[in-house]
Amino acid sequence: MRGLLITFEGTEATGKGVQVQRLIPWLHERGHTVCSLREPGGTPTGEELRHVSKHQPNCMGMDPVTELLIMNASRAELVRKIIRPSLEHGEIVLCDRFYDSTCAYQGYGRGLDLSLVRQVVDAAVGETKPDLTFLLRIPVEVSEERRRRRNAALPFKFDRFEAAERDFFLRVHEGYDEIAAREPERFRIIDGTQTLEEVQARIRQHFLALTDSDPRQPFKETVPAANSPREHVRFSALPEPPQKPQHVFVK
Ligand code: ATM
Repeated sequence: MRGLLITFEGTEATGKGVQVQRLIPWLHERGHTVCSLREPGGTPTGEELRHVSKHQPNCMGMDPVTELLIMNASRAELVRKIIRPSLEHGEIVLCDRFYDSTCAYQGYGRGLDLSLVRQVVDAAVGETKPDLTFLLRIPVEVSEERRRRRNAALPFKFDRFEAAERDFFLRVHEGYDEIAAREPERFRIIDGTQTLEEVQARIRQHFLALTDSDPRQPFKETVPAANSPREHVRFSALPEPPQKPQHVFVK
């Protein structure tokens, strides 16, 4: 029985990563096998591409089309090597960002033609589409304030996206609203200014509503596949490495 692909979207510092980490043990308790991923990244090739796209100071002037292709090169690898096999094993795949990030950041943010963005995304994902997408939504000022506090608490690490001007993040924010409005059946918009507990409660409610209404009904009685070859894949739980990403495959 095919699993479920659940993606988490939003601008910076919306708390996506924390929410994914809180959801995992709850899903385990309910008998699910969970595969937790992040984009860009999640495979050795993808982690290298993540480093190039985010943390290489000498890539500062990267062209938006190059950025679009890098994000989708990472995605093509993730979809084929991890996501599809995990779904075929009946797992719940949680992905911290997926192709809606490309539409929001490269399409609305960088201003690339949306039909070009969709063509490249289509090549990367084919028929592999999310079953459910959470958009954690916070005002741009809240995102800025959270990033300021987070960056003050961490050692400096170059981030090419953080260097973008405010208007870029405003366009991304508005882009997400438009993307979500076009697919209301897939998106669940959650107010990310609520407490972590409130956000998590909403996410769990929506998950239960989806699985209870799924005509395939595979999830109420799922027994975790103890010998699942994908159980070791745990990327989004890991902090950013200090320099180049080490590829973390927890065996
Ligand atoms: P985080 O994992 O910290 O969210 O960083 C990933 C960055 O990559 C994020 N940047 N900011 N700000 C969004 C960006 N990104 C894209 O621009 N396009 C994509 O398709 C994806 C997956 C991410």
